[in-house]
Amino acid sequence: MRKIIVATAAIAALAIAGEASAHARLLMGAPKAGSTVAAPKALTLRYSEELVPAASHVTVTGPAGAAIATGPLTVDAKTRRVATVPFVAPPAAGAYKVAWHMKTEDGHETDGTFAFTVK
Ligand SMILES: [Cu+2]
Repeated sequence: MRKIIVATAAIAALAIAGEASAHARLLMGAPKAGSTVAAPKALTLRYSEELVPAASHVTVTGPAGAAIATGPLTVDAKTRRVATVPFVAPPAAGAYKVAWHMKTEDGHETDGTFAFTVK
């Protein structure tokens, strides 16, 4: 009986280790996906894993499919999971699409998109 418990615990530990090296998931964005907001100064994106800023990027497409100028992506020094991308100029009213590509410390790369509206 004891051997079975030890084996079960080992399998559970392996399962948890697998979870820990999962790809980066976007946990929270500001602006939030699908939201309508006043012109933001920056995008702030919180991920499930530590990011490698040099190999990560975000592109923003604005009204009529125009590419929107953004400053360099930075990652906060404390958690290394929050990426900030400033807008070069305040975004005009309209629909925006954010496409992100993040590399995490475990070497994995993930992509995602979301949209928001500036009122
Ligand atoms: Cu991963």
